[in-house]
Amino acid sequence: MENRELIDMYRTMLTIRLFEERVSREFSDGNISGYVHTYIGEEAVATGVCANLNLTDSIVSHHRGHGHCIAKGADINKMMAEIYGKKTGYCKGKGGSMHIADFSIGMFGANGIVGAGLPIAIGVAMAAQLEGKNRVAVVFFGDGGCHEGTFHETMNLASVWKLPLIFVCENNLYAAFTKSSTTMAIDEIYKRASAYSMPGIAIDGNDVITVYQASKELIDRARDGKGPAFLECRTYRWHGHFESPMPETRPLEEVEEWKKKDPVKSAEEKLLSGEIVTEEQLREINSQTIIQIDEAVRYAVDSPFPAPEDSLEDVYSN
Ligand SMILES: Cc1ncc(C[n+]2csc(CCOP(=O)(O)OP(=O)(O)O)c2C)c(N)n1
Ligand SMILES: [Mg+2]
Repeated sequence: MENRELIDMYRTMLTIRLFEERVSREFSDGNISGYVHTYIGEEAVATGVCANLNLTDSIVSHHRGHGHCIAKGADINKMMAEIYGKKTGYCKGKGGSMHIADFSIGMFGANGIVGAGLPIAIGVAMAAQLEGKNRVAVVFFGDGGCHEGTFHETMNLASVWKLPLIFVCENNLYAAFTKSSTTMAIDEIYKRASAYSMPGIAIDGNDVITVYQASKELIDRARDGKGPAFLECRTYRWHGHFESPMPETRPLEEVEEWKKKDPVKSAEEKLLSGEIVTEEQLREINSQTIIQIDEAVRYAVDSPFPAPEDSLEDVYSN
């Protein structure tokens, strides 16, 4: 991997981290309403995977989708405006955090329904296959999403049709407030891939280089027409299931242990120890990122809310 790629991945992870820390603060200050699920702690997954994708490749996300949007190149001003419910947001302020999409960059949407991104990804991957231009699709979902019927149906169909689709399971050990090991009949999720005759591996989802390399292999394989694959990334979210004043329900020692495996910090350490960047350059990247996020908040705050009559637009029925 080139030094430039590692620096770019660090910048992406830092943008996700600082964007979401800011969203979290604005939420607790009462400036954002609705539901917000943060990805803090899991940044290496979206970043390492999307670093292997071209603009014409596609991704499908889930309810914890800010990281995927940023890693695929979404405009953070329009993201922040959407989270604020403003007219200049990605969905004109009518979707909020869980519905951010940008088809122009191949981002086929966050999704509030657990497991609902998977069938969308089948369609996206099928379109890529039919087009025959070696495009691939990636679908992100959680450990909880792996227990939905859509997961099994999609794994099966992708394998039967040899679709260029990579299944990326973000195993953060919990589905909402439930420890995943209490709802699974197997001990390791990636083993489910063998039931659908596709390769499946589990990796450290907090190490961006590991994620980059493992996903590269599977993405290259799919691009070559060799079909789907399953990547289980073991990771952890630092915040509660969603932003709220509720107390933490997971063991505090567990949360603290995972915070020591901070993906952003460890990328930073690699950049410094490999003499890829200096402390000064790191500070520069940090301050540039903070400025961009300040601008995104200002853009959101200064934008108007949709008018009541706007609720009659972009509505479909038959
Ligand atoms: C079909 C459906 N069932 C339940 C919910 C409520 N719900 C929202 S997120 C979530 C947990 C999902 O867990 P996981 O897939 O592991 O993702 P994580 O939140 O851990 O990132 C649940 C149960 C929902 N949105 N959709
Ligand atoms: Mg989970």
